[in-house]
Amino acid sequence: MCQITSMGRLTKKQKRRIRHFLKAKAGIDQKKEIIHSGDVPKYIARHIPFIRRLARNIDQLLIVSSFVEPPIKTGLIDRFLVLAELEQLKAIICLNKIDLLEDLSEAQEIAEMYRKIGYPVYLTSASSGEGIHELFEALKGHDTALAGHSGVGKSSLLNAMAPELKIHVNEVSPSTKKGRHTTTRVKVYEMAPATRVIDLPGLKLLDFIDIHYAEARLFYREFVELADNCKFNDCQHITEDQCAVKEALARGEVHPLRYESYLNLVDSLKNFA
Ligand SMILES: Nc1nc2c(ncn2[C@@H]2O[C@H](COP(=O)(O)OP(=O)(O)OP(=O)(O)O)[C@@H](O)[C@H]2O)c(=O)[nH]1
Ligand SMILES: [Mg+2]
Ligand SMILES: [Zn+2]
Repeated sequence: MCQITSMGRLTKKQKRRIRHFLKAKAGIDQKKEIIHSGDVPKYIARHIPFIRRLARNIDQLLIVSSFVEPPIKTGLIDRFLVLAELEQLKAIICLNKIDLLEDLSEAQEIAEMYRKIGYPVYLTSASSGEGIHELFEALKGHDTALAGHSGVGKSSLLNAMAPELKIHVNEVSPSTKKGRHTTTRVKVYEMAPATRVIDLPGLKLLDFIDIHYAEARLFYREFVELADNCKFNDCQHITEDQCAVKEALARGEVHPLRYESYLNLVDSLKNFA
């Protein structure tokens, strides 16, 4: 057991031990306890995104991405899905701003990629109101946090569900197509009985200080299902022979975007000290 406490100053050696422990190749549950313990040292807390710290106060993540302004980023959706798997939260995905698409096939293709692996996907437009009723139904009875880039329309979606909220929103920069970080504070909205939604500032990236790169495979649910048929039982699905995930990728059953985001995650976990 790795004892940590914020009482007094930690020596360099103690800090090294804790970091080592968080990056170890085992003990996911114990590492999570450290991340969520009230007295996690400041130098660790700094690396824990707020949405991660919220995990034990919510049961659902609403992952929002948008089309065109800003363009869809499935890599970030996948990072939030890793968070949901890690913290055992229900995840739902909202692809917003479909009114900006001339042709819905791009949206449907991405929706299909996630539905196929069991995540519910809602196609919405906060501007036209399309899909808003269905999305609201999916929030009812849950405590949900909103996750996504700045400017994807998180606050606008809440306004579309409950216009009386009048949450401040701001247009996306016309040149960069990026949001302007309009929501700067965390705010909880009681949207219906037993239905709380937490509006959060947009996030550009999401890192995990307590996942060893060899554990990343555990948070891609379609890989977990396939892994029983890999030759090695700790197969990371990258360089190994007779790997069921790579074979499924070659057959088009694992989506290349998911596999690519997995490789990025593994790389970033190797580099993130
Ligand atoms: N065309 C279109 N524009 C939208 C839609 N939803 C939101 N917008 C616009 O996108 C811009 C950003 O919306 P916000 O709701 O502020 O985005 P946010 O995700 O809350 O952004 P942050 O608070 O910065 O994280 C605003 O100009 C909205 O009017 C949509 O479905 N369609
Ligand atoms: Mg906002
Ligand atoms: Zn494999």
